Order: sequence, then C-alpha cells, then structure tokens
Amino acid sequence: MATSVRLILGDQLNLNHSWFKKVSPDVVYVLMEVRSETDYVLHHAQKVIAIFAGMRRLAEQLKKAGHKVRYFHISDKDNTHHFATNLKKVIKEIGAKRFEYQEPDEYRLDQELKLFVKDLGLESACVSSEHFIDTRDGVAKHFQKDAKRWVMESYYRRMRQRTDMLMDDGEPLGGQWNFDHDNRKPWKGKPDLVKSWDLSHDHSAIWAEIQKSGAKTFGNPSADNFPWPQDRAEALAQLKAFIQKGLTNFGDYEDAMHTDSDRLFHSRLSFALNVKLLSPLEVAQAAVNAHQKDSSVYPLAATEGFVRQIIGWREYIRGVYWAKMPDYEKSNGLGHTLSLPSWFWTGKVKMNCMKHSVGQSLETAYAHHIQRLMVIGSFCLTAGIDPAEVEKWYLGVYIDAFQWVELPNVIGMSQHADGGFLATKPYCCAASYVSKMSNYCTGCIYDPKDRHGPKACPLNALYWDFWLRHQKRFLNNPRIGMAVRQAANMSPAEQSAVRKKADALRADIDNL
Ligand code: FAD
Ligand code: DLZ
Ligand code: SF4
Repeated sequence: MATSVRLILGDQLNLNHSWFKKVSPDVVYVLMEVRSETDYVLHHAQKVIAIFAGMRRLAEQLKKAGHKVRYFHISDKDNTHHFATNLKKVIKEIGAKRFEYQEPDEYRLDQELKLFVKDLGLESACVSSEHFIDTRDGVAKHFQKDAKRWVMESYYRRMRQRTDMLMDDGEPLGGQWNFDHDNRKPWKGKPDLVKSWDLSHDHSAIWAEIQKSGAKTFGNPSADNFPWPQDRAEALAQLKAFIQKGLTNFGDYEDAMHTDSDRLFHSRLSFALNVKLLSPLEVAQAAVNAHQKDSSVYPLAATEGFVRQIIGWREYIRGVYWAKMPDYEKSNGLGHTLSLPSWFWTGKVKMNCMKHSVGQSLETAYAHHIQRLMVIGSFCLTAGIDPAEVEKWYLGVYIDAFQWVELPNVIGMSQHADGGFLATKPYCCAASYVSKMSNYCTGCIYDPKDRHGPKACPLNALYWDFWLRHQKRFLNNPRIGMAVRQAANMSPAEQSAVRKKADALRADIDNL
C-alpha cells in the first residue's frame, strides 16, 4: 500500500469505522484542533472542549491499537490552524502518495476538501463516514424533485419499512405509524423523578489550553463538571442510562418544559450521535429492544416517538440540507431583518420562559426540542429576527450543532424562512401554549393572559402581530388558517393596539 494520509474531523469519532479494522504502518491518521474550525462561528465553550476531548481520546485509542497518528493540538507551535496547510505539511513530512477523507457533514468543509484534493496532485478518495442510515441524496430520491414541500412523514414510513423497526408483517406495530398526539402532557413537577443521570469529567486542562490559544467562546465552560461523553464506552453508558431512566416517560412529556429539569425525559444523546460515538441504528434499536422486552415499562407511543426522531427526522433533515445547500442558508422568505437581542448572549431578560431557555442554553449548551422550537425559535420568528442571525446563534450555542442538522431545523422548521418547504406551518405560539406546557409563567413579571397592557406577556402581541403581518400568505393554509382568521377578525381597534404593542416591544427588544 502506498503511504497514505487519512483525515479525521472533529465530528468523525467513530472507532468502528472500517478504516480502523486493519493496522497498517503505511497509513497516518491526522487529527487537528484548528482555529479555522473554532472561529468560523462563535462557539459555546463546552462545544469546543467536548470536541477536543473526544478527538484526543480517539487519537489515544488509535495509537493504543497500533495505528500511526499525527495530532495537532491547539497549542502546538507548528500548527498552522488550517486543514490544508497542516495536511500539506504532514504529506511532505512522510512523503505520502495518497490522501483520504470521510464525507464531511458540512457543505463548507465539503467544498474546502474537494478543492484541496483537486489542487493536491495526489491520488485521493472520499469515503463514507459509515454513520447515517441513508445516503446524502436518499431523501431527494424519495421525493419529487420539484415538489413544493417534502413532508417528513412519508419518508419516515419508508425508513420504518427499510429498517424493519416497529413493524409487524409489513404494517406498523400497533396499527398506527405515528403516536405524536399522545405525546403532549405537561409535567406537574416531581423533582426526584427527573434527577440527572449525566456523566461528569474534569476538563480544566483543555479549557486552559483553549483560553491560552486566544480562541473566543461564550457560555459556561463547566470544565470541572463536564457532562458530555468523550468516547464510545461513555456514550454507550449514556444510552443505557436513558433507556433505563428516560424512555418510559419520553413520549408523554416530550413537549413539556419545567424549571425542575433542563431536559425532563429527553435523551441528550445528540452530541454522542452527531460526533458519531453512537450510530443512529444502534440508538433506535436499543429503544425498540427495550419495548420488545417489556412493553408495559416502555410503551409503544414512547418508543415510536423516540425512534421517529432518529430514523425519521434526523435522516430527513440531513437529506434536505444536502438537497438545498448552498442557497438554503440565505433563505429569508418572510423578509425578517431585526437583530438578535443582546440578552441572547447574557441570559439577562425578564421574560421567565426566555430567561430559563436562553439562560439554560448558555449554561449547559443544551435545550430540548420544544425549548428550541416553541420558546426561543417562536420568539425570534414572531419578533421578526433575521434568520441568518438566528442560524449563527444556534450553530454556536448547542453542543450538538453541526450545520447539516442545525440549519434546516432553524431556517426551515423554526423560522419558516424557506417558504414552507420543510414545515407545513410556521411553529409559533403565544403565552397560552407556554403556560400549558411549562411552569415558566408562574412567577413571571408579565401577565400571560394580557395582550397589550403595560404588563402584557410580550409573546401575545408578537404572536398576533405575526399573523396580521403575514395574513395574506397564510390565510389559506388549512393547518393555521384559524389563527390567521382570528387575527383578521379582531376589531380594528384591537388590531391597532396589538400592532402598536408589538412595534413598541421590537423597539425595546434588548430590555424585555
Ligand atoms: P431527544 O429528544 O432525546 O431525541 C433523540 C434524538 O433524535 C436526538 O438526539 C436527535 O439526534 C434526534 N432528533 C430529534 N429531533 C430532531 C430534529 N428535529 N432534527 C434532527 N434530529 C432530531 N438537533 C441537533 O442534533 N443539532 C442541532 O443543531 C439542532 N438544532 C435545532 C434547532 C432548532 C431550532 C430546532 C427546533 C431543533 C434543533 N435540533 C437540533 C433538533 C432537536 O431539537 C435536537 O436534536 C434535540 O433537542 C437534542 O436533544 P436530545 O438528544 O435530548 O433529543
Ligand atoms: C466544531 C468543531 C470545532 C469547534 N473544532 C474543530 C477542530 O478544531 N478540528 C476539527 O477537526 N473539527 C472541529 N469541529 C468540527 C468541524 O467543524 C466539523 O467536522 C464540521 O463542522 C463538519 O461537520
Ligand atoms: Fe413567558 Fe409570557 Fe409566560 Fe412570562 S408570561 S413566562 S414572558 S409566556
């Protein structure tokens, strides 16, 4: 075999990849902590620490297994902090004749590496990351290319058949594909039941190195009590703990939010999945196995809900990303232009729901789906924030944020900036939803029942103003026509009061 260099990116920590099955003295694996990756968006400190910790552990494991590894630490003097220049240096050092890399998951890096191999003048190959269930273009192949929207449910059903998960002789187990309607209970608060089952590490040394390098981050580094898994064994332990302690209640409380717990019964497995410490098939299969073993403890509705997120939403979102990039990134179908309020970087806001959801994101680099969609996302959508700014914040703040999964969720699902291609309706809410699904309104200085008085909940005026501003576009949408009609049927005086209040809120957005 010709001497080869193989690149491993920070979200390609898959020790089960077929690359590693055989040890060869002619192959050098290269991992690099580089400023071009830490700095392309402002990242949460925990995200940078978690990726570096995972990369360092994988390098150790590979070396221990006998593989040759060249590792660039953020603090190394000879680190040029760019993939291309570091790679050229290693290729020259060892006289490599061949370069290989795994399919990157971000369009930006895909382009960069294609250009790199084109200029390199060596034999090269791009191989699968052997992580996803479907191919990059699998979703595009499932739908008609020029269809106005790609509805996830039909793709999900195909994935159920393809994986044979929760199927009974070709039909969905329990006679129903989707139990989403059963998954909408509020949590009434039993703190003992939602005690954290997270791991903990001390990463103060890595954090000190990152700080010394000058890389800018935000959020709480939590370096001496760090919960994110660092290797496959830890990720498997996290999966096991979720199945034992979370899955039973996952379905019932999937949409609930509560100040007792950041995550209630959500798995927090997205980091382990996205950096490929776990495979989507094994995670979904673990839930299916639990249900098969004891359906009285792991009900079908909970299991189906969890499996749908992984073999349905996750794969579908990736397919949309690859089908729609690079133009998708620039979508702004509703023409929103406002800047993000300053409290997105500090958590200092009076609205209790935002204080908890944004504050928790800054503190833990995590928020669960409903906090991301129906609290933070809904606020941005109804306030009219520029989707590109929203997208950058989400990409930086969350531990699991890699653009292939983050961007369609923000641009399509949450900000409805893609003209409804991904989501059949805009996801937004007023205070009634937040007070039904959480305890945030208790103790908030705002009145969830008021629309435009001095103490009225800001979400109310923003919500109704949103429908008034966009009524032409949405009036005929059967999924939300009712809300639009309700707004349109308000008396002119009420409409004017709502609009006036919403304008005043926007003008004072940094002080809500
Ligand atoms: P659980 O609720 O336990 O779900 C299990 C798994 O299902 C998740 O780990 C994830 O891998 C998958 N999943 C669930 N929903 C989705 C979805 N909509 N799209 C793709 N996968 C899904 N997910 C990310 O992984 N990275 C992101 O950057 C990201 N950004 C988001 C931004 C917005 C505005 C919204 C609305 C959603 C976003 N999601 C993102 C999807 C989802 O919110 C997270 O995957 C989830 O909150 C992660 O927490 P968990 O592991 O506890 O999830
Ligand atoms: C997110 C990230 C960060 C912060 N740092 C690095 C890094 O220093 N080296 C690296 O190889 N990868 C890093 N990553 C992950 C990459 O950005 C990720 O591989 C791409 O976004 C593709 O999904
Ligand atoms: Fe949020 Fe409004 Fe409830 Fe306060 S009253 S927590 S601002 S929804």
